[in-house]
Amino acid sequence: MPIGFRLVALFLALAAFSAGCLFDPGEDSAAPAALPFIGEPPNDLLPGSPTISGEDSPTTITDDTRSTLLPIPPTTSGPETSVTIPEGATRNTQPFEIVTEPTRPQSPTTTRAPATTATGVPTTASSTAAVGPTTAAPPTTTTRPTTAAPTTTAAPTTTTTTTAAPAGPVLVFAEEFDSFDTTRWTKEHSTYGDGNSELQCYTPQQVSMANGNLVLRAETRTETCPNGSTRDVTSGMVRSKGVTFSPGQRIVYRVKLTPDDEANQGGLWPAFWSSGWAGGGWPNGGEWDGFEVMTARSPKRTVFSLHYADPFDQHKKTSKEVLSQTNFSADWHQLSFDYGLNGTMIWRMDGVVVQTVSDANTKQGWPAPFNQAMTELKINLALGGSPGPLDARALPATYEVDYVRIYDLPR
Ligand SMILES: [Ca+2]
Repeated sequence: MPIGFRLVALFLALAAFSAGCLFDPGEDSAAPAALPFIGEPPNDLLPGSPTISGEDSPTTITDDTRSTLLPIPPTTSGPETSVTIPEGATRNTQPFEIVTEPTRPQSPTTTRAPATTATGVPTTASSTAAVGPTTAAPPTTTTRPTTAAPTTTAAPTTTTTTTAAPAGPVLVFAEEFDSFDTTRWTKEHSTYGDGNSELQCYTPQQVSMANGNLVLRAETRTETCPNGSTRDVTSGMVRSKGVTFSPGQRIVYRVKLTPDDEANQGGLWPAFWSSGWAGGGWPNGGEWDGFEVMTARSPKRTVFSLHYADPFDQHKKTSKEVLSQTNFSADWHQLSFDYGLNGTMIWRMDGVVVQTVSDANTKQGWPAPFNQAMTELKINLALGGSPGPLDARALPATYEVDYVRIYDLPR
């Protein structure tokens, strides 16, 4: 072939080859034998994938649960749990699990209650009749503030609310702490807590009201308590009187620890609890810890516990610890506890179930003593003691309670 034709042919061949490359992308290109994640979203990892679980992951993903995992709310994270299970008990063998409330709506939302009365109550008129043990009926408002209806004569509009009340918790007791009701609460004046080597003298002046909240204030001040013991720090505590919290009821309370100073709050011990209602001393009489935070151990840890005696008169404790991502003091928290008729008990923090107990090997036979009404609620801000030393920089500190509400649960 003449050299000219050879050059033309070569040129044409090169052009054809280039065109083939342009219009036939990739099919025969040097692609890897297997592309990663093709057709699979990044979160659709296979069971056991090493990339999804880790130290920071609060949940271990298994094949059965990965499609139904719930988002972890910002206030809690597991699985920093410490569950002491009585012998023979079979529950709670898994790490801390976050479960959203399946049915019963958590009565009051976490939004701050209006300063006045029992708002957010699922039912209205019926709640007055079902008033609990105390005299002071919850200041329910059977009729809405219709009043200034500018028009029409048909005033008796009131009936709009009633009708068939939805099956749900019914408010039977409400303490909104708009004022200090001496018919319901007493201010402690003692060194209560000596058994835990606590440091404070509780004095009535450390209990006050502000902005619709009960305020327990702890500070450095020398006080001589009625028993003659002089303490360098003082704090506040209240006990309920005439208030009973019975099986078949739910108690809800909203609390705040202040200040939120992670470095300087060691030794604070706020709690909401009851004990001794069943008689026979401690722990036979029972102890319920609605919540407690021991900042000397961790300002991020909240503990939910029961104490009781086993058939051999030994102290037993069933406890769940929840480690949050932020200090407990970082925000207000709404906590609740369902005191089940059949011994099933459920703690919630900010609407999330954090602990459920449905059996224990108690001296009296489960669910006793947790089948009797608690007769005294205790709210206190202890200092130092068995959880750890008090950091002087933690004071002054306050523990505030926005409300305490008790509901009858549906049966
Ligand atoms: Ca309040």
